[in-house]
Amino acid sequence: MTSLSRRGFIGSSGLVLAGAAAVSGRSAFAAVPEAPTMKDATTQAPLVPTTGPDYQPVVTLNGWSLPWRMNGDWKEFHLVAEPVVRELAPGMKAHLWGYNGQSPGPTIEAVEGDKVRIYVTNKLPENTAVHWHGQRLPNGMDGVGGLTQPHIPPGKTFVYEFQLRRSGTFMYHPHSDEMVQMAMGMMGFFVVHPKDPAFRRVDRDFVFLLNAFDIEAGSYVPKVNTMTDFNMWCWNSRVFPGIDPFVVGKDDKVRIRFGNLTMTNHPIHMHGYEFKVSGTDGGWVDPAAAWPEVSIDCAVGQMRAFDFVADEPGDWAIHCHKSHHTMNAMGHSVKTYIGVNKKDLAKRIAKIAPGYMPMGSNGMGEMGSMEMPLPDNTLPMMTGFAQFGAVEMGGMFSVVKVREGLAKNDYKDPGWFKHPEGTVAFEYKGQKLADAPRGTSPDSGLEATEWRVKDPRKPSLGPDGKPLPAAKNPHSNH
Ligand SMILES: [Cu+2]
Repeated sequence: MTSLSRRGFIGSSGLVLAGAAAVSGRSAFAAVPEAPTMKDATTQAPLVPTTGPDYQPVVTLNGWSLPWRMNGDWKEFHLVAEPVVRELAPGMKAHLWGYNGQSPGPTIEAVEGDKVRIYVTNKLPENTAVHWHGQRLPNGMDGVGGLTQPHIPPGKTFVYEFQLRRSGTFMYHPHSDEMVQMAMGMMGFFVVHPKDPAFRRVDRDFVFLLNAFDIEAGSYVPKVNTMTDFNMWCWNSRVFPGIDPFVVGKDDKVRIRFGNLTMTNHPIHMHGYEFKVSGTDGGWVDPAAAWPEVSIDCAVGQMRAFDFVADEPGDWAIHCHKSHHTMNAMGHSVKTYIGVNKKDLAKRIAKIAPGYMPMGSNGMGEMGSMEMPLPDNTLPMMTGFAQFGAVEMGGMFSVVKVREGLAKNDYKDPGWFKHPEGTVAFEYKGQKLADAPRGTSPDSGLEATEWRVKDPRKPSLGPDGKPLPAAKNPHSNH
């Protein structure tokens, strides 16, 4: 694990800490466990357990898992709510709020039956509280500020203690000034592994949260009052091409888990495979009750896990199927010019807007490979390159890279897929085909006056200037 820095009192590495011998005694209880922090936005190696029951640790996309310490039979974690700087993709940074150096915060991993003690220190300028979404716990540990506990004031540390009663896919997020704190990026994943190491075990297990920001070009702080019109559609506060690939060995059993903390639903679609929902934040889906899908719609506040066997090698796209969610910020205000004769139009517009550049008369794909001048700190609507050219995507898009012969814990980007000879779509080089028929533009010879809308409430005037008799109302006979 790289870039793991310490601010607590124990000087050893987080990975060693995760398996550290139990700390016991009243004085140890009085000391708050250290809070490791992460600066790097790349996907970190999974945190393999060295004590307790065995499990397959998850890989947090562009993130990491939080080391813990044992204190008697309690597993102790320390979250610090604080301002963070997060790179959304190369070329754009956002000033967010998060936990332990990042948005989203680190993934918490533990085992069914574990007793967890989670310290939460508030280094924000306002109150916070942490809700453990989906967990069975005493009501007073549910983290709803004002309802189940006092809010955590700035500078204070609160302690949550509960036993993990069921395994599965959960998350944590604030329940104080919730709209602002989630719009600022505060959230994290919480995975509870089954006590039985063999129960529905997979070889690779990926987790990420869907989140969204509205950040104007040239600014760094999200607009927290935005209701629906977000411009940065993220997985773990990253957008394509900043989202790391899901690296998978051929024939691995794979699980992908995600939760939605945006303000709209997202149909997550993966190419090349069919799969089944194996779990939600409500629990495991009985295999007999699961049906096949190639897209899973995830509503606001829900979580989904799906499983598949990676038996088809390749670079398989995975993305939200709302096409505006696979776009970044800059360019949504460009008008639709498909089918418009730009030559003539450009001349006319240049008269009133010198320097005008017409775009998109053949669609907008050309924008994906264009070097456009951009304002500071934003990202083009569509971008990213792969082995065959511009990918013309942004936002919630990544690639599942299935490769033969990967070592068990090898998550390094293997580069682009080497397609077997004769398996790539190719150009037809035979007889030339006729052009597609085109409609005629309204500007082809008609006078502008002919396009004026006629007000149906006013009587038409006859040649003598007098109103013509009103047309018979077809409904008046009824
Ligand atoms: Cu979406």
